[in-house]
Amino acid sequence: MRNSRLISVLAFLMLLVIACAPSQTAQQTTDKTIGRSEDSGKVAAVSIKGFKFVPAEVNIKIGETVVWTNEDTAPHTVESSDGTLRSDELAKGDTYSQIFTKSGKYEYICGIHPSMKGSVTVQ
Ligand SMILES: [Cu+2]
Repeated sequence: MRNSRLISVLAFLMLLVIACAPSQTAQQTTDKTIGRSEDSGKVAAVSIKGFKFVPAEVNIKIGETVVWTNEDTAPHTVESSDGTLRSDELAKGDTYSQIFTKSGKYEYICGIHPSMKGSVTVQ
């Protein structure tokens, strides 16, 4: 008897947690607008395919990470002129990641194919 009551209380608590989850997301969105944004751990993915960075422009918040994955058979690199980004030569399937701790616009190219361009805007 006591056990089944405990279980129903637990089930109710779990439901509460599930019900609250969407509003937490909404809260974060609100924080972003206010400019309170130090929640790190988020990752934005950029594919390198067809000799292009996809997407070529990425917008992230301070503390977030960008991961580049080369999906081409040709090797590519990720390099910004200010030196923030400097990957090794990426073979097919290789990844390069960088966490951004300062706001700004980081423009980068592929060092092997300089016509390949992309940018990361950190706010
Ligand atoms: Cu390239």
